[in-house]
Amino acid sequence: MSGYFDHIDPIKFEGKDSENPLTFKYYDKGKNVLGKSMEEQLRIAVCYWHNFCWDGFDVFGGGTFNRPWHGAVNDRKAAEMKTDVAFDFFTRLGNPFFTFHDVDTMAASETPREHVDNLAHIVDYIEGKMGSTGKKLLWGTANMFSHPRYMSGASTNPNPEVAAFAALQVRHALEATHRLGGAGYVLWGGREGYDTILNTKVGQEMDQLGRFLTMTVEHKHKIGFKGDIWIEPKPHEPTKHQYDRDVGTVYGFLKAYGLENEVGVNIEPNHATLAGHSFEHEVEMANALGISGSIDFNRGDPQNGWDTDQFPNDLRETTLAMYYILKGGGFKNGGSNFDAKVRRQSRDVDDLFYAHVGAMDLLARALENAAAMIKKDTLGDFREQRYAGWSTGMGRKMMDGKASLAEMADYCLEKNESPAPVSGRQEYLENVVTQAVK
Ligand code: XUL
Ligand code: CO
Repeated sequence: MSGYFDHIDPIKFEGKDSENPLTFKYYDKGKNVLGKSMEEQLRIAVCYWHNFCWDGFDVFGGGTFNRPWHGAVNDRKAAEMKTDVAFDFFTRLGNPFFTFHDVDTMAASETPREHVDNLAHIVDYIEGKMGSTGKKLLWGTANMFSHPRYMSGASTNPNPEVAAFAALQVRHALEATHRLGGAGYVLWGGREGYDTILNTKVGQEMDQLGRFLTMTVEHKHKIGFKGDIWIEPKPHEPTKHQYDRDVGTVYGFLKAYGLENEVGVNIEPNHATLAGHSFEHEVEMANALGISGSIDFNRGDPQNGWDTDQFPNDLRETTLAMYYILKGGGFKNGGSNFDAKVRRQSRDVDDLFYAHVGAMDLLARALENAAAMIKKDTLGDFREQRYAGWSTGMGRKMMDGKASLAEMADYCLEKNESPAPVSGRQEYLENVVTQAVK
């Protein structure tokens, strides 16, 4: 135990009438939902970066948290202390998984040699902690956006020497993820885009990104990593434009480089809204394209146009997203990572617990709502009926590739009827959702 959370008892399920703010009202990990325990359905992960790395700074001011485990360059003792703190937190909260960027966990490093050695040191230490606590790795990643060397991109950098540093980071983060039994590996291209198109060779940069991703996939197979690789779409911030804009754009990119069967997506609601989409749109788009992977749960602020990474609290939105996740077959290797941070004024370690307890309860509630929607699938039945015409007659013929444009035109002319418009029943269906949100 780390000594920082001694005043917090392990969080227990007490049910919805409990008055104790540090208990679960809905997250009852063993409860059966659609044939699996809630814990297995949700696969909840706590992230390293917002909880144990960020010190509360924003663009106008410095840190407000004063966490004692933030260390200087090559300070391995501080990195170990951070690991103790993180695993103490996971143990008291009761989440099964965690996620990390390489630099979140290890002693800060400058040279490639320091990077590799400091990472290897902390991976050993983390492996020990995982063994003694039973906590598992949902996914790992490499941070190729914070260090100034990446100001003009990682694999899309105009300088291949920077791309080589990125290769070093991805190689070792992927190998660390493999060694720690991670279910997936994420690539978020924070700086894989441009600040101005005036100094950018867009086609060249996308080819660099495509080639780098192919090399990453090849390395995954070479080392025998059986987990998934996921790209995390985001339209902009920090750059003006990011190549991995949204799920649809990522799919087009994967197709262009022949990677659509190798790589999926890690969807984040606040990134979806920045791209002008709803959360459920991105989830269902990934289902439709066959690239569903994992979720970085959070929320934005409707009045602010940036990635505020707040903890999710919208039950209707989360229920709908969960409905589409379940409709897509539920999580396989993926899970529910909270890519969310407490506000800068929430400076007590207790606030980290309040935030996660509330978000885990929200997901549990949304899961139960969505499971009830799936069992009595009014939306699904409605959709089936709406498209029923496509499984017979001319509709079927067209979809089987057995009708030409001229044949279809002649069919229409022969019938000589204008098809009657049919209601889409939007308000009725919205009422079905309102009734399901409990
Ligand atoms: C940034 C973001 C990242 C990725 C991992 O907006 O979401 O934290 O999830 O690099
Ligand atoms: Co994220």
